[in-house]
Amino acid sequence: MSDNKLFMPFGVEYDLIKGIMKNPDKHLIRKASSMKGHYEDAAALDKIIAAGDPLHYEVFEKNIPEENGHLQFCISTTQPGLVGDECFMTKGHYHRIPETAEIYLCLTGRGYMLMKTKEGDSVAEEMFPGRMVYVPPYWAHRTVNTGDTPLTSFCVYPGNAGHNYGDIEVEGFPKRVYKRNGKIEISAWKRKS
Ligand code: PAN
Ligand code: ZN
Repeated sequence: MSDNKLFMPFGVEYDLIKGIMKNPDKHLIRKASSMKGHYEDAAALDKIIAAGDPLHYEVFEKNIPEENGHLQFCISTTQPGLVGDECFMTKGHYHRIPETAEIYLCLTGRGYMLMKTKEGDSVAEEMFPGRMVYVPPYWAHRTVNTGDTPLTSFCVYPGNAGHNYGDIEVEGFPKRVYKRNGKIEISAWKRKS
């Protein structure tokens, strides 16, 4: 083909048992130090950072144009762990184009997808292997690992969706997920005034 604009088909191999994408083009790493302001117990997070700043989550992607018509897809892996008694989680975001949805097919581990809207709706959907969570348009979303092993999902969303982290950083998610005495608790969080 002489048309340089034509995007060529390709295939990607996965290990669906381990939740691994083979030969990703991009590998995003978020350590504990990138999570400041997201956990209730800031002092507990500082301790974890000082003790070695462990890996929190990773995203493995292929290079796909950020254009309408394409589909972005990735493997998202969140490590197990606690900050104080709050379970490790992703930052979470709205999509830059808010009317875009996303599919998360859980491959390994156990946890929740926390979702919220600007109107104040708030939902926690369980994640475990074989369960898909549909994140509709307009819902901010964050994954939380409640287990003892990595929580891994295959995600697909529109090519032009983009990420808006700023709004949710200001708003926060209304629900938080804790592990206390081995039991998972999801509770409402009141922002300190
Ligand atoms: C996912 C997320 C991934 C990391 O690919 O980007 O789980 O979470 P944060 O982006 O909130 O740090 C996705 O939802 N993409 O749209
Ligand atoms: Zn998303």
